Amino acid sequence: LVTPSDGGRRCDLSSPTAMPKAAGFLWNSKMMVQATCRGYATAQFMQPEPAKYSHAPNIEAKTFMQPEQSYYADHPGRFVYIRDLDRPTFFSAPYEPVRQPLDTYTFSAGKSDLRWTSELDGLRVDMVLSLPTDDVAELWTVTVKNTSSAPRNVSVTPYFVIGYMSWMNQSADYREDLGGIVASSITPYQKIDDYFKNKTLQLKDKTYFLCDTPPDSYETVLDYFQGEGGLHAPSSLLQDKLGCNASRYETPAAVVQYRIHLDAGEQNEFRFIFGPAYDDAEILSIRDKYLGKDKFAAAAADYARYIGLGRGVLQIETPDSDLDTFVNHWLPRQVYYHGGVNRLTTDPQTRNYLQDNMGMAYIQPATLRRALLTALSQQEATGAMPDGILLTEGAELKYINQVPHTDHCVWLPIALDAYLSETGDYAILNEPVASADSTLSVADRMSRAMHWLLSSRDERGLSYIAQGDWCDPMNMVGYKGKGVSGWLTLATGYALRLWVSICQDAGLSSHETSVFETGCAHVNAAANTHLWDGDWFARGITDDGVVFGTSKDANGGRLWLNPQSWALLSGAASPEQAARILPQIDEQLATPYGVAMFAPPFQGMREDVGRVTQKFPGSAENGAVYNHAGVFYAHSLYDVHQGDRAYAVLRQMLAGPDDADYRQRGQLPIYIPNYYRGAFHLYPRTAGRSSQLFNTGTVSWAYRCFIEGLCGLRGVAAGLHVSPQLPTHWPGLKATRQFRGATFVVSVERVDVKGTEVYLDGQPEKLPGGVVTDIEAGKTYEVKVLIA
Ligand code: CEZ
Repeated sequence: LVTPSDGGRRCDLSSPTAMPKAAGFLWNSKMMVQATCRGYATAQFMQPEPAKYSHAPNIEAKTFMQPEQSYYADHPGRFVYIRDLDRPTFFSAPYEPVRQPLDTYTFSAGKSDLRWTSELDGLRVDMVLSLPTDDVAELWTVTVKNTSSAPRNVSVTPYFVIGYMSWMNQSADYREDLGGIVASSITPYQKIDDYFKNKTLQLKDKTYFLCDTPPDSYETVLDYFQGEGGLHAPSSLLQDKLGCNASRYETPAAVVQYRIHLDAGEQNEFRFIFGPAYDDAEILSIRDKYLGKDKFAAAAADYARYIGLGRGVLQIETPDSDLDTFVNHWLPRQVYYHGGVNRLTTDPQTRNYLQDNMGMAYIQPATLRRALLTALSQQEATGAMPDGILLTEGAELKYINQVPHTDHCVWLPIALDAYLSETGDYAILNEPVASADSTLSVADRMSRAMHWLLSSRDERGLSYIAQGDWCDPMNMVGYKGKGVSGWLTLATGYALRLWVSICQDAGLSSHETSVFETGCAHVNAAANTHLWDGDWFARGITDDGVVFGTSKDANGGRLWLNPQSWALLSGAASPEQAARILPQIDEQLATPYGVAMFAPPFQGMREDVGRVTQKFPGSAENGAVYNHAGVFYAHSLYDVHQGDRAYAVLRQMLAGPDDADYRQRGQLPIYIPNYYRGAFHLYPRTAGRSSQLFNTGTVSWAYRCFIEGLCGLRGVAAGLHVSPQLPTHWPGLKATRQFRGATFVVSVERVDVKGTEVYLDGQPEKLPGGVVTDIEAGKTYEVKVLIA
């Protein structure tokens, strides 16, 4: 069903029906497009707020990206109808909207293009989608081939969805002068101010569909195209030609038709560009810049170069070749997407911004450095961090960023620690950062943030939650001002622990560091006094003083993963406590698709916990296998040397490799989704289903886990610390790691030794402490590791 091709650089799916929502995604700095195996597509571009050029047929609500979106006949998509003019049947490529069973079919997701091949009765259609590096445009190549032994007369009819553009003004025309269909609209507004604002922004209110080859006929009115047949069998396809109508405040569509004769074995290639524009001049310039065979090839090569910049720092060869493919090719790509374009929002949540950029430590460390400085420049005078980081002039805090969360400072030392491990650039700590109220060094701002975390606790020493912590929808635990978060208390402990160790490594130890050290001990002690429930840590205490996430919560939210993981990280959990916690997680949270974020899921509103309890049981934060929580757990497991459990958790984030697992999850192994459905006991039929959302804080941590945990190749102040943690059933692995400009060729072998032995460049003596020091950029080091 699903197979890697081109050495793992592509992933092929052989059925359009087995995993209907399976999709791939492409992006550049201005846009992204997620396209499914059946031809539906969701595209978004920045102007500077997210906008669309291919819409649903009705007025759409503006929202952030949602999980498990469903598709329907009129959903935005890119399709090509193929009709043999001498036969009664027709089909559409890649599969929708006709849904005609095909003789052969492949959806192939590549790193820098998506390809579909659909063949029926000797007619084959290849569709290829690529993006330019710097413009908002989809570059499409459609090849129609006669694979039969007789000549064929065929109509080829691409239908690209434009949809409902605006209730104020929408229309479309075929433009001879521009060589394609151009739909025009006015972004609806009501306030006069918005008129002037939109005018300055030069909103791209036009959608164009440019044709390399002029069509024989066209249609721009959706209703005339589909007629009474509907999109499954558009009436106009049966006519000699399309109606050639202009749309006059009618839902626009981009439909063009070619009537071609193909001898046996002959093929015809068409190229199209689909995208948004401000005016005719911009459309013309896009046409000049990209439309044509050679120009497409040049754009594709440049885009492949751009994507290639995200190749990361690790290549592995393990007994699990599917995992290798993912770690070597796809995971760094997803990390690069997150850190490179910040999920295409202008006000990323502060926690997302810091974690997404954390992954850039392994891709483009300078980007992470800049992000740290940008985030700190928006720090408040109290030391608090805002709920979102504003990235463009005029950006505003939207959606969830208008709800007060108390965890944002926690992510600062975490991202900084990853940056310092990878680069050793301790100079950043002295970098001055100006904010609205003052100019302070990075180190001073970090300390301010840590003080803020310490001061935002109650008399017991537990951290206030306000209207949310890492868990966005946990909004009613503390909205009256008293409730506390168990997780945030422990996360505060971990943040302090990290910051203290950074200060020590940087030689910044002072009276202040000892305050943080003591603070960390207090935080951990408070968690133990008020939240330890006997076998695990509770999730929090409500405004009314009710401890939740304990053995008493049999009907919902009994055991939560996050407090346990972070208790391991903060040091709050002793080895004895860890030995009690881990089996409980195995027993209560494990599913075949990963570890649930908590169990059991809530089945009704708890007004002292909040809207998380209203989400559908097993979806999203209500007890899904929420991979972000899962990866914190994996990270904490490597921290306490639980390599087997950590590997199991990470492996389950990846769909496959058996067909049953692919079908159940419904997703290709080319990205980690934000969740797989939980509620394994309650709703086994839907458990494991992918959210299909590739935006997730999981990936930077996952990459970090593979590099620093599994392969144990972690940067420290002095150099590279080598200490792999292989699952016990693996006899070894090979890895190539780029680090501080040098290349490390590493082989790990399980033999009869005590502990871990590291040998450098064939030298007979063990490397002291397993740390490679005095690393020279440009050099290649051979590292041999023996493990027990
Ligand atoms: O959003 C994510 C956030 O982007 O949920 C995580 C949180 O840590 C991330 O910062 C856990 O809550 O209901 C909601 O508001 C949800 O919280 C979502 O917005 C959630 C989505 O699943 C989007 O990825």
